[in-house]
Amino acid sequence: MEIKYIYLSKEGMNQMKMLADFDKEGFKKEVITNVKTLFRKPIEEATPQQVFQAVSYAVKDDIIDRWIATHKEYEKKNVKTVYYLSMEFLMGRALGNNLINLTYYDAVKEALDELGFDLNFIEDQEPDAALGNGGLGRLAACFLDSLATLGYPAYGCGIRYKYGMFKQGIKDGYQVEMPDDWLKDGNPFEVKRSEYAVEVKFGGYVRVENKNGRNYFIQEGYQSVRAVPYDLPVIGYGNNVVNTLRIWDAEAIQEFCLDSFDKGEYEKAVEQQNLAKTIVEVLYPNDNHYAGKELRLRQQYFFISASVQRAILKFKELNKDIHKLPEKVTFQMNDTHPTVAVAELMRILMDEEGLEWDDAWDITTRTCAYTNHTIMAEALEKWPIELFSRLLPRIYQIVEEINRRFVLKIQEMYPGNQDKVKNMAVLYDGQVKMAHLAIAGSYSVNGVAALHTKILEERELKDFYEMRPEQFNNKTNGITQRRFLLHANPLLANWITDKIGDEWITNLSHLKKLKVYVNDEKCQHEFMNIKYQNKIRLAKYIKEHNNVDVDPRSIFDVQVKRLHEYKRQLLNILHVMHLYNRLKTEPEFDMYPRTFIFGAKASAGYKRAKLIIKLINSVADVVNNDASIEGKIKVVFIENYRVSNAEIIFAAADVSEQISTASREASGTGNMKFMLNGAPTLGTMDGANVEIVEEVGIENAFIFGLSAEEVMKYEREGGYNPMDIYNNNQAVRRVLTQLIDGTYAKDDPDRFRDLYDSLTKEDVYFILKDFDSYAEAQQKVNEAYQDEKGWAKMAMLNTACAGKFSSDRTIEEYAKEIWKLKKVKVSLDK
Ligand code: Z57
Repeated sequence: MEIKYIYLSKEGMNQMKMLADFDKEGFKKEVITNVKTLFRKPIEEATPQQVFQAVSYAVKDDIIDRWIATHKEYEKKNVKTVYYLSMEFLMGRALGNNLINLTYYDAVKEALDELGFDLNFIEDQEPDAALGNGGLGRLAACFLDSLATLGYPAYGCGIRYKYGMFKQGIKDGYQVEMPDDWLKDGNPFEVKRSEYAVEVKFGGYVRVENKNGRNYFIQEGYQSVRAVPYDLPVIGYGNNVVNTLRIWDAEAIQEFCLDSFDKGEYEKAVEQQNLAKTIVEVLYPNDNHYAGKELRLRQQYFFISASVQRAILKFKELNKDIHKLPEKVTFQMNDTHPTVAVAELMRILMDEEGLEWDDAWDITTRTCAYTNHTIMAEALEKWPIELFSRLLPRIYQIVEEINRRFVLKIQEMYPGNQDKVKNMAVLYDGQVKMAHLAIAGSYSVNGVAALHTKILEERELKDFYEMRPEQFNNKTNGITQRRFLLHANPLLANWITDKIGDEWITNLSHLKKLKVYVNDEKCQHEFMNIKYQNKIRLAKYIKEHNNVDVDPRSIFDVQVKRLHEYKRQLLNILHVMHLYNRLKTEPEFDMYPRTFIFGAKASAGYKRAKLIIKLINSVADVVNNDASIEGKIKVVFIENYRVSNAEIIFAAADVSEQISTASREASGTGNMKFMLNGAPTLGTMDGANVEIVEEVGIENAFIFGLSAEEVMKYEREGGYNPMDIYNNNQAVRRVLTQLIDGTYAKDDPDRFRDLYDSLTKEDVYFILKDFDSYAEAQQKVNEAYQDEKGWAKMAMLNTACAGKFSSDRTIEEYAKEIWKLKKVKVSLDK
């Protein structure tokens, strides 16, 4: 394997055009002053963390002017605003992204160079804002970036968790979780807005009072907390727009009163302090899984009540008639987690604004909209009525009435059909079904990829779809190219700009102009050399963080995503075991060197997922240390996969593993990040993979496995028999046997027995069923990669055809078809 030459871009640096209004000397002075006033130090003595803080405050200064100007413009125009309600915003780091979107990245890099600092190193001092689990939370973050870039008025509304997604360590091959104390050094970009605090009430009981022939519902004997918002700026790309991510903190209502000798008062004060503290303490680390914990429901109502109250107060500052609310506000509910918003809005409209039910319901159902992100049964939120009504007595009353009227409607449409009631009611079997509440209370229900929406309409939500088809629509997910190309892969970003100009930064469909270069050998070399540089960067990261040597000339085959059985990391590692067997036992067998890279957090309580992590690391131990296979296979588990290292990983990938059981991955968004960075998809026809193949052509992907139709057919017929495969497939039987014979667990041969059992008894994720087809697709990857020109062309076509998967496209569709928003222009008069 030859070492390829290094492509260095001299021209085409992005972001040159805005440098004119950046005052470099002023900026340097401000950084020095900030170090002085924040840390009473000369800059020479500052720690890298302190320099990070000082730089961020200097940047914040520029941001605030635009932030104020943006909101002045919004108020002047009295614009319609979307409130994106989400339990999760997986923002990652802010500094680099803020500089990119201000178009100051290169200028600040230069300024810091002159001060003797490396911007990359300073960026590395910032902890990730990991207020999310995975796809759903990162989607929310990409949406905020696109909303600001397109100039749409928007708030993200969420929770300021004290501890975000746990930090993952690997000890002896096992995952260990460590708290993510992301706020310990302070967050330079946030602004506390105490003046906007509101009260949120829990528990107690509802007293009905009749005054002048009208019933008033008064909650009494409740506990309450003060919700205090912290605002984070969300910067649009090069357009002076700064939107807001508003995350809520909880404080005790009454200050702790030390000189109170009244025992009852004292205990009540302590209780309130504790209640406040626990609500926002930590993000639940479950992805695609519902745990049903009371504290989780508290979190949901806490941030929803605060966000909806604040939105109504803001609306009333500029508008007199509450009936106009749907013209000025949309609440977009990110999955069922914020669905209590439907009832909270009803409560405010009736109990506080004095509207009658019908009026309030009409407004609510023209203001709320719902996005479904999964069909996984274990993710569906169903709260026990006992818990729900105890914690939220007034909200529960409202839900009961919503249900009563909804059931009447169902019976009216389908007289005598009890099945319909059973399948669609909001309250059933002693549970509050949050998805049904969301659908009943929304004017729009959308899925997140074409296939997913089809499955919702035809199966999962069929009854709802038949009742009101016009309510349903698809919005295929997207990702922001500003973070996942411009920031994550500067070499490729500059190369693209050299070739086709920089319009792709705000209009990704321009990438298709790259198609004319895919057969050009010089361009192919340049493209693959950039990939090679990025592989060296990742190899360095892996050496530093995992102390594993990987060869950047090998194929980087990457599966990074949450660990979940349906995502089938187990299929991937079983196949690695199979390749290893072949290398050991078939003298004729050869393969191009391959590095299998994994990154995944398992939910802390998900035993089987954690065992799969242990298996991956155990296979790595054996395979990486077997000199007889001459380094043909390396297995690397990257510890603590998160947004910041994802940026390095995507840029370096050759192969994108998207191997979920067909029908289970609603969309996937990692798949799009790989594609954008020139890695072909090795995947099933699931989620947005279907649309990726549609864009790039099936000859530029490696597709395998059962289709969604086939999987669902087997499921209707009660599954398939994995023993048929066990009995007839020697390769499969061999790797299965190795799960229980100590090959990968010398000290405890039974360690992986649970995985063996899961595969041989039911195999609900069709891993054995898809094994051969997967191995065949992998073989094709092996061959295709050795055709250098063919591979370069395929990689380039993946980048060139990724235009559709910008979250800018997704947000334009939401804005036009669901939210009906208008764009706003912001100018800075200095
Ligand atoms: C989550 O990350 C997703 C769905 C959920 O219901 C929950 Br809870 C968490 C993911 C889907 O699994 C992905 O397929 C999808 O791309 C992503 O949400 C964004 O829509």
